[in-house]
Amino acid sequence: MTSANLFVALRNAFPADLDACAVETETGLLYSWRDLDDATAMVANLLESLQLPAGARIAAQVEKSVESLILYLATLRAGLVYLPLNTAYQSAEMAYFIQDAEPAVVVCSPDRFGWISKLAFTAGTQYVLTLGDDRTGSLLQRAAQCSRQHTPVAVHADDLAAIIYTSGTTGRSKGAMLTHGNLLANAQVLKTYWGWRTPEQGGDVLLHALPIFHVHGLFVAIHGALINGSKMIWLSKFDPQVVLSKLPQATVFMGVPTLYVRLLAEPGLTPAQLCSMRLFVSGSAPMLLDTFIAWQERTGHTILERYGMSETVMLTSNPYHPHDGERKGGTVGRPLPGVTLRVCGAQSQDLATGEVGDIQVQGPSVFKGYWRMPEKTAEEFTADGFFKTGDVGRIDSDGYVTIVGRSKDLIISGGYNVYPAEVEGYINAMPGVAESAVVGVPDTDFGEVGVAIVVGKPGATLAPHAILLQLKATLANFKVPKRCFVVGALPRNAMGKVQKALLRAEYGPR
Ligand code: MLC
Ligand code: AMP
Repeated sequence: MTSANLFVALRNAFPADLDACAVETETGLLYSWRDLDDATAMVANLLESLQLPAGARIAAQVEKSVESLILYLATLRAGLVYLPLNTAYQSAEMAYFIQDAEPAVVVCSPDRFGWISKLAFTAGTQYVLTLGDDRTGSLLQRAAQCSRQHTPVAVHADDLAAIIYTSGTTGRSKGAMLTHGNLLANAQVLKTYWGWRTPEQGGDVLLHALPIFHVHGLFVAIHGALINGSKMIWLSKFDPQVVLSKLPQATVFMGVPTLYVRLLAEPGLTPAQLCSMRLFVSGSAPMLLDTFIAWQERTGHTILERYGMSETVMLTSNPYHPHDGERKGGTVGRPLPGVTLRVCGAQSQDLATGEVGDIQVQGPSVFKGYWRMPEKTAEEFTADGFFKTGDVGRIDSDGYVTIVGRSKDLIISGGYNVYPAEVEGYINAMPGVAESAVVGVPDTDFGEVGVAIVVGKPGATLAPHAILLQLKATLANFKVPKRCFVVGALPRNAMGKVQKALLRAEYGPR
């Protein structure tokens, strides 16, 4: 039974030479595979010493560091459930997640301990520990007293490994429950499909520049490297110049489209700089064909675009191996082995090749459901067990999927999801506001950004910059609309529904 623990699969892939470098940071710190093994054992022993019940959640709102990676792996190792939280989340957002998930342990940055511990203890959390990005904090202090010997906890494939919160169309975030089996199945498929080279085959080096609060950086990137015994060059944040300086030592890079747009703006991006690279992966948001072509022309590399979600991990991918087909820009490739993807019409009927409809999926990485939301879970699955992604697309005659839009009211900005309903809720609660609409409009850097259109109550005087300032004080910064307009009325159709398409046309870039 132990083998169902994702950590065991990752640990089994460590190279024979445990003293080889597993992770190198931008500041030159080196962690061997033995360091990862020992440190995850110590943190897992600490977590076990707390005698938490099975299925206890370990919530972490910490800066990216190798120690935060260790915390994630140790949570898996201890058979507990990891709950990563974006460091951009502010107190109202954190209060919601903590009340909803009821974590037994919250790990936060030392500078947030005051307000987070208050929230957490009020919500019934038993332990609040700290972890700084410079190896400080009570988590490591306490783990230092623990043994380096630890047997990974036996779990079933169906046991939870992580909960990833995704915002909801009604404004209430939903926790997607992912199991050890979901994550392991996806990691194994991608290892083969993307041609990862084991150390015996010459090895790969992943340049890791994404945040590790979400599926792309946490699962796709980290699992990809670890299940292959590949070294990671670990950047605390994305900085195009640092990425360029490290690319000559790397073979694989993963990014959201904004990262590629920003790298293309660097004069130092040349084919010579990428001489050791074999694979550039893009996903989490649509990549413009212009970016895909510009990258090809400038670097000689064809970006591999793939598609996934928090609820499903990776679903489709353009081919890596030429014998599997070409990488078609503007498409997200074909369903990965084991994934069944269909495009359905309004009556749930399967549509013919080329027809546009709702994308539904089934496969081993599709999640178990939303945390404590059985009705929502039931709503999002069809009677025959397919998950309704909320994405709209078509499949071409070669089986490649193109995402053409979303049926969910969602903005994807720089790879982060922003649900207009949530932002509108905050604006509507401001004094003097009658109603508001938040829409996504094209943006050269972030792909899409939010714009708020606000209607005041009779007699109220509203200042757009004051609305944005209030939002900044309350919400994660990436959710704050980039522009705000105060208008007399919102356009509505005959049914009384706000016509967001008209707003997008009017307030988008001219
Ligand atoms: C930062 N800002 C954003 C933003 N990121 N605004 C909108 N959208 C974003 N994504 C805000 C900042 O707070 C700042 O506001 C202003 O915009 C400019 O910030 P910046 O300095 O340019 O931002 P930076 O710190 O460089 O971050 C940009 C970024 C980051 C692109 C590097 O957003 C990022 O790492 N994105 C990746 C997200 C990701 O990993 N997604 C995967 C989800 S998983 P101000 O007011 O302070 O000036 C998923 C499933 C799948 O979707 O398929 O993978
Ligand atoms: P999240 O909820 O953060 O996991 O975001 C998942 C959503 O990101 C999907 O439902 C898609 O709308 C979008 N997405 C992910 N990858 C791609 C891609 N390659 N192209 C277009 N949209 C994507």
